[in-house]
Amino acid sequence: MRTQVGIIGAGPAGLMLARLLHLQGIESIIIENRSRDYIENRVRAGLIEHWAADLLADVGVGERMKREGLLHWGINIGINGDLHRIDFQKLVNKRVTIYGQQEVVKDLVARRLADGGPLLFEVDGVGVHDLTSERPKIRFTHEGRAQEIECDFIAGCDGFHGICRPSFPEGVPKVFERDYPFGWLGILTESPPADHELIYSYTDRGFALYTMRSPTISRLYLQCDHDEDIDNWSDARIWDELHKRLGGARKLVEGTMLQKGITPMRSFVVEPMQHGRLFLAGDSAHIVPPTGAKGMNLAFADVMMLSRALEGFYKAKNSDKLGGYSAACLRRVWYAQRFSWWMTQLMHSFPHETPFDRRRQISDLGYLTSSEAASRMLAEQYVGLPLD
Ligand code: FAS
Ligand code: PHB
Repeated sequence: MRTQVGIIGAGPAGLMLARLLHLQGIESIIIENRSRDYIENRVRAGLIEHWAADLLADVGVGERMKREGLLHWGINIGINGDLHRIDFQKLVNKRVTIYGQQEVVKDLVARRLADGGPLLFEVDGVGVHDLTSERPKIRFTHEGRAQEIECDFIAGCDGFHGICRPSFPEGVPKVFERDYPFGWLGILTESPPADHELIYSYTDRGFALYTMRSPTISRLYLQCDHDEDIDNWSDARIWDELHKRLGGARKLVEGTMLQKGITPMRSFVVEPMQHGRLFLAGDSAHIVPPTGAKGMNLAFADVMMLSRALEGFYKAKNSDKLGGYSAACLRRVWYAQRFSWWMTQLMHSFPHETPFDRRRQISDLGYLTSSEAASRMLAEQYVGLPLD
């Protein structure tokens, strides 16, 4: 097969890139190693920044999000049971949208198929070749047959565990990373949310996040040990801890658990995000701890940059933006890394913290929730900095 842009991975990054390129009349082929059913039911992020929700609407996949998504003009910060609201409307006049990542993926897949764009599921043995030539290639098997896509460019949108980043030659990518001494135990439940907005709760027992997917479906997270075994957490123990970490600030209604899992917490960046004609976007190049809800939003920002750069190449015969892709993305990536690290160290309990650290942390939270300047600093980053 021959195309202009070969896209590896049908997550938020790959699917949004394909849609942006389609709107510019640039051809692409997406290959994905999982089934359609698997990617459309994988529970992950749920919070969409202001500009990113507008982007989804602008590219014609915002209808269901507008109908079923929840607009939030603020969040709550809990300090050992005392809730303090950060008012986004007053501080930055912007909102966030709560709409499950798997719903975004469903909408983008439906749009891709409606566009008649090639999207191959359940491919295997994917490899990339001739990355520094003008005709890089993707080789893989599909339905048992060996296949090859010759393209002008390859977009590595295959996530953290994909094959694209490891395809960079030894020594080319510099890695910046940090692991955290805890993880998140996340559950999806058939129960009403604790509040109509998110609650980020700092307690001496550890962090908890009370978020949702709809007025009847809650998404709840508990800070747990990084090597925690989910089998140690019965449903009763999870609910008990969720009640305790809400500290009576709100009534928490229990319900049927639909899904539970543990997510490790890490910060990770690879530089550069491009090698030859291979361009990384999304989790294949960077991971943020979910405390700042930046994961999916960063993936969209990367592919906005990449689609503009490819438009420059094909429409204006100008490769400047392609050459500057990595640097342009990394500016925003490091902002999001800093914000996500800051929210994580602010809201979580660390194993070896001293009583001094605890007092300092509570004072940090006190300043944040009482100073308009500090609240605005949080608000403007949380709703999403404008795209360059
Ligand atoms: P993705 O990982 O979403 O997509 C990559 C795609 O490539 C996948 O469909 C994968 O199957 C495919 N692929 C992989 N290897 C391949 C190969 N060799 N060939 C072909 N296809 C291949 N962010 C938040 O903001 N809030 C959250 O609560 C949150 N929860 C998360 C929970 C988990 C368990 C994880 C892993 C991430 C979570 N994130 C969260 C971050 C998440 O939202 C990511 O940032 C987002 O999925 C990134 O999108 P992509 O870069 O498209 O990568
Ligand atoms: C979610 O709704 O899944 C979510 C929201 C905010 C976060 C992380 C996850 O910071």
